[in-house]
Amino acid sequence: MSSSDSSGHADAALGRLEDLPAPYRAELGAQNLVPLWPSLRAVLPPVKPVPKTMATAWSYQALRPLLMEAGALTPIEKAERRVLVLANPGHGLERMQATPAIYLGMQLLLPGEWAPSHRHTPNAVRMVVEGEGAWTTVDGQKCTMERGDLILTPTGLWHEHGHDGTDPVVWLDVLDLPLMYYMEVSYHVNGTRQAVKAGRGEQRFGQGGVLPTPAFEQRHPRYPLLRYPWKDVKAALERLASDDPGLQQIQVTYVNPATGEDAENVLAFHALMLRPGQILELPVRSPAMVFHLIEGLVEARIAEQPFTLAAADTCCMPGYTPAQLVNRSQDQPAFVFVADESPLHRKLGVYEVRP
Ligand code: GTQ
Repeated sequence: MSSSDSSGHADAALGRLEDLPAPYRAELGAQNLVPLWPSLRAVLPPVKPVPKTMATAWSYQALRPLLMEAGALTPIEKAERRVLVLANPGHGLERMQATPAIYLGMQLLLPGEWAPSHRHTPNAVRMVVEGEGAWTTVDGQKCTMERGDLILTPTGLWHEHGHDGTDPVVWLDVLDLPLMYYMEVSYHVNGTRQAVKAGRGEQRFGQGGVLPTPAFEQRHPRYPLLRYPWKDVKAALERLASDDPGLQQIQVTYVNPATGEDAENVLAFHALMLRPGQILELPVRSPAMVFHLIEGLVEARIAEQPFTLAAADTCCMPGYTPAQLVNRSQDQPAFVFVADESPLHRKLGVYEVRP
């Protein structure tokens, strides 16, 4: 929050800082006091927030060579996590945030490398972008990483990444790091290589409609499912599409299968299918959003500004913004991974859908 913000929203009817005598201002400052009225309109703008978040897109084709160069320039031991951060210029690149609560990073792991075990307060997910043979062990569960898979590393759970394959593996990290950092609760703890635990097999929660009885009886097991294979999620979208040929919002939400609640506490994750040629009008909602293209060719029109997304491209948009997603192919469906801040907005009581 900047109390010196005098953006064009200040109301002419309210007094300005310059209207106050300099000695008075100096005396206020000396006592750590600030007059509200010169900044009132900046911190409480009329009718809708004034976002710093700018609609921004990152081309995978353009960033990939730089990520591979990082692989040559910086060994994993010198990086721990070899990541190029997708930073929103509206916030200032050094803040390393895509939206108020969302951090995005493209992480590279080369064959034979190991990104050591740690745990931290921010929640993370990985969306696998490229390559085979890598794995992430989360809380003793070894998760294979294949293109389009979503893997959770929720707050506090140990995680480490390894790679037994032959080609580079890249994934998109989505964290609520900006929020945790702002709240002054962001920290990590280093660990040692995890043993893979029994009873943490990824197939335990793989069948919709049935749960292992102990998990059901526990009512609120936390993070029972850590890996959501893309082949299953894609099949679920295709079933929705064929079940109702008139359905517009062909979308699924990644949930905790035992509670039906959001998969993680702060950010929500969804997968969306666009039929060939489909134009999907998105509701105007308070949470900021991220779109990452898993398959196809899509134009994201964000407040009328067009961004073309090919496979593995990513873009973000501020909340309270009208947007459309257009499948640019006339004969192939498109598949989009979506992250948004809706669980956080609901918890704060500020979640809104605007007409
Ligand atoms: O892989 O654990 O992009 O701790 C940023 C912080 C990835 C990770 C990031 C992390 C990780």
